[in-house]
Amino acid sequence: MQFTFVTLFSNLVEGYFQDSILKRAIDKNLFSVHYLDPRKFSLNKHFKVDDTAVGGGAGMVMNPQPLFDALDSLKSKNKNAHIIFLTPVAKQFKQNDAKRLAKKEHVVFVSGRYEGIDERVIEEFADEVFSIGDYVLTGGELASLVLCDAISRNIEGVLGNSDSLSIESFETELLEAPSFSKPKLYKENSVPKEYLKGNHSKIRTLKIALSKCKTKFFRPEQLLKHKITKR
Ligand code: 6GU
Repeated sequence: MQFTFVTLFSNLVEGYFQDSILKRAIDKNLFSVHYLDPRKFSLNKHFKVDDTAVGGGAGMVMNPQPLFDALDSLKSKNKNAHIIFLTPVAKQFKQNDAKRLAKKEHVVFVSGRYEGIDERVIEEFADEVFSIGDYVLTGGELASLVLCDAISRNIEGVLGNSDSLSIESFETELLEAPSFSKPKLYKENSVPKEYLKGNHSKIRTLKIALSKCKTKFFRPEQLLKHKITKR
């Protein structure tokens, strides 16, 4: 599996893969990460990549030319590249998308900066467009990292313990039950007594009840969805 970040600011992205689980996965060749800077394709003598918006409006918009040439070059070398644009004007990325995209051969994330990307680039190249939530970021880089992290932990072998995937929040519509570490008693607060007794069937029943409580409190709409789909 291959990921390519098309960004003017690869520095913002690189650090995330330099430690912890994703670094280990790259070292094990479970996936690789590449960068493509549209500025390198700019035909402007100063390598300019943005301009004021045609028709008015605040801020600078990324020009079509550098991105067209960057993405044409990428597609000519990678026939199976699946190109995703990150923009707040899109549907929200979900766990289902993460699982589906983990099966692709090559996923490309195109991040805009400034006020956005010339719409003609999106029309020409986007296989999919995603937002990560209802707020505005200064650029798509963080959003592309969010997608890449969520996708890559669904690639076989990336997480040590494969069953840690199946009981997680959003895999069942319910939020995951609270977790506790040692010690069993900390600052006079004990972990739930049932967790201590080691009866796994009772622990499971309690965890499901706690999951439902948490979901009802934090995400009541998810609990309704769970009640409908569990039949
Ligand atoms: Cl993908 N990009 C930007 N700039 N802002 C966002 C976003 C993406 N998703 C939510 N807000």
